[in-house]
Amino acid sequence: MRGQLGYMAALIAAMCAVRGGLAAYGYLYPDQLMDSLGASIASNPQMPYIVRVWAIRDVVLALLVVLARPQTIRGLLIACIAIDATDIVSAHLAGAAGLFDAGDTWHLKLTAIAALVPESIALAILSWRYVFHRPSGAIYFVWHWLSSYLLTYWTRQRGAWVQPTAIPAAQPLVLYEYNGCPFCQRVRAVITDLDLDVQIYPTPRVTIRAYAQLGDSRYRPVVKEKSGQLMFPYIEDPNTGVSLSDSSAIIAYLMQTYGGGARVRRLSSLSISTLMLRSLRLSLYFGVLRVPSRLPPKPLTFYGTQGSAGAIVVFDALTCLELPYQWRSCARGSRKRAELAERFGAAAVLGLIDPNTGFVSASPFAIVRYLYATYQCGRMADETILGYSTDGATAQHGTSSSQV
Ligand SMILES: N[C@@H](CCC(=O)N[C@@H](CS)C(=O)NCC(=O)O)C(=O)O
Repeated sequence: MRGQLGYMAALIAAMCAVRGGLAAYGYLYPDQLMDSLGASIASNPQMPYIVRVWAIRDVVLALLVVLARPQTIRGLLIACIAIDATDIVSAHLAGAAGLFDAGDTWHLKLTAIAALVPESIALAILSWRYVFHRPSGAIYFVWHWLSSYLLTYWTRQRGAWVQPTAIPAAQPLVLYEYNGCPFCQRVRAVITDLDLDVQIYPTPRVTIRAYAQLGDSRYRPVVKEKSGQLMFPYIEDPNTGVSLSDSSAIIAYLMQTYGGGARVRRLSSLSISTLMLRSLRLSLYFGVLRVPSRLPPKPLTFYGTQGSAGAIVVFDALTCLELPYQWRSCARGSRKRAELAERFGAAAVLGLIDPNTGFVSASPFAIVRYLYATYQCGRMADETILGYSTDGATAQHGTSSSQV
């Protein structure tokens, strides 16, 4: 938060310096300002009056922004952006009408752009939470959908086709993980490839500011108890009694046990997926940070594949809300496809069933809205990606090695 305030203060100071400074100069010395902008005083004798009328408006606006309370600053920034955008249009029209030569027209435009840029960045930072911490908002969905799509396809963590040699497991496996973690995503992609069913216990972070924190997490204490550490993913296989903590070890084990001789594909470059997670999936509510929730009496069931952008939107909501669910992966070629079509319709590629309320849906957006409306019971944490830290990470976490 401190870092964020620093950015904001710098941006607002830059914007006010441009806007307020130029306007104050114009109010005090309108003739000189006109001269520097290439406007002739001889042919515009009333112009200094107009300059002063304009200048005082901007001086007052700059002062209002500097003195504003956090609640009102967004509205003022929107007003500043609207004014500067129209200033650019006015300069363009004046240039096109021959009132200024090309150089002076650009000079006019650039002074407005110099204020517009820091204003827009400041507004974007302020609106961050509003846009990205509302999992039912349209911008959230569009951004989330696009970034999930790019993440899964560009990093080759496809998890979209079942390995023909895959051997079914007698009982579902148990996985503690969070979908915003690239190591967990590698494992989830292999689970999809092998068409396994898994009982998922989401273990999202309780804070972005440090690794391996327990906080009020619902399932992290269970993993600490079982494995002695807080490193995810963590898997248990009731069919063999095996439990493992490292994504590479888990993948090797799954392929060996359920791959039917298939070779481990090179799934993804962790460095690319981590970079994309950090740069594209900017919201912490894309499967990273916990949101207080009520525990459903019965676990939910979700049909979906790791390689589907729509399914990832749902995985991330289930993760953040720490809702345990039975994941029935159903990539192309899955023996569960017929069941999926029967329960959700022939066109369905995913579907959620909540036995607690009878809710059934194949629409990712409807599902995410439903989950937050039904189970969220407290405020989202007041954190943003700017507070990200690897404090508490160990070599085993991979962040200090060449893997990430
Ligand atoms: N080498 C491990 C690294 C796993 C890892 O670093 N997981 C991170 C999540 S991306 C973690 O457990 N972080 C601790 C936390 O979330 O508090 C693996 O491949 O599984």
